[in-house]
Amino acid sequence: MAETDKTNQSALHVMSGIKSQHDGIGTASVKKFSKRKPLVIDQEEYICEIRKGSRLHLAKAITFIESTVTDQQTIGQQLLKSLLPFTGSSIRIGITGVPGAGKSTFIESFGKMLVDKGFKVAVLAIDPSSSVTGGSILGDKTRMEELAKHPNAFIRPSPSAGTLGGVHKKSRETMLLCEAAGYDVIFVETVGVGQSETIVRGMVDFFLLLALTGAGDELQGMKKGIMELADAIIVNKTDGTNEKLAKKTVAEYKQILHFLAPSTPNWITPALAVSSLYKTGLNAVWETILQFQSKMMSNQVWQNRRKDQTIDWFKTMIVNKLYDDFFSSMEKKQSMKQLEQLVREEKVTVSQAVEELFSSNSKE
Ligand SMILES: Nc1nc2c(ncn2[C@@H]2O[C@H](COP(=O)(O)OP(=O)(O)OP(=O)(O)O)[C@@H](O)[C@H]2O)c(=O)[nH]1
Ligand SMILES: [Mg+2]
Repeated sequence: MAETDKTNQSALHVMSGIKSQHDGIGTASVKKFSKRKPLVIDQEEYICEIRKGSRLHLAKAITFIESTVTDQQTIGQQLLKSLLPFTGSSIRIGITGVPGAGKSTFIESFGKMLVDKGFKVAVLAIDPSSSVTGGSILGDKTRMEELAKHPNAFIRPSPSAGTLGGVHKKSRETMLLCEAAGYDVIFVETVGVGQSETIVRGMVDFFLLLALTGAGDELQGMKKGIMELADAIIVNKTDGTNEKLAKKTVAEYKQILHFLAPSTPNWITPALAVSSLYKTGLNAVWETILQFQSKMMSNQVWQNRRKDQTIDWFKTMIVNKLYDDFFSSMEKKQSMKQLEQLVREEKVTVSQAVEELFSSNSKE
């Protein structure tokens, strides 16, 4: 209750900032040249509320981080900077698997088990439906209904626009905000397209591959590369008529894993059977993650991996910025379109066009 009251106050606070962009009064000439008022929020209040666990403030801070509007982005970055000292203490878990493997159901059951143990759980997922429906978040929210209702859980589906191979560009920063808000376990669910597995592996401590039975074919078809990214392979839907086959699949995975390079040094990637629907085998998965954490913290692999991940992220951000800056400056010019036409007509080669583009860009 108290949270809702506070949240209402703060919602008004933000809204008045945004509203001020449109409330210019005075003569038309003044209006014409007056600058849009920058968005202002009470940062101290945000930081304090996020640290206290206000999910609404956290959600708004994430919206700032994900925004493509410059002053909102700036606010997001300022909040993140102030909250950075409070980050780093969660377990970051990535989850991948083919569509329908049961990732959302697994997170719902596993997350529910963790909140019942007293942990705070955050879930970051890309909502593939949103680009079609213009922002629907219902798909995964309804599948994580029980977890979503729990006061110690926070579920954030991000629109698939702004994604990098199926992972939101800002997922990493969102994860840090969740940590500052006191979440102990953070799940990042991938939609399993393109580069998403590698990107998520690059931002989490523990990477889970959710697999299905029907092993023979699936094992044949499954890319060795994805198995080599996993810290555990979980065979889901080990229930009902599928149970026997699922257990056989686990045994097959164990055999195959012997021949693969482990994702994390000094760790033998296990294969485990669970039923997300009937909530069996989940404790064993949690025990595995805790064992992994304790081992990797004592040999420094955990700490070093996080540092390496931050540097990789830094490099990725540089590339993204160069890319965005280049194309946004190019869009303002005709040269790119003209060159495109010349390439289409085969009047210049692609390499020549690129050279031309860069030389004209650097002259300005
Ligand atoms: N029998 C059984 N069915 C399950 C289990 N886990 C998930 N399912 C069912 O499998 C279907 C797909 O589950 P989801 O959790 O939506 O799978 P997902 O991997 O998140 O799917 P996408 O988000 O579309 O990639 C649903 O109908 C679930 O009810 C399980 O342990 N046992
Ligand atoms: Mg899902």
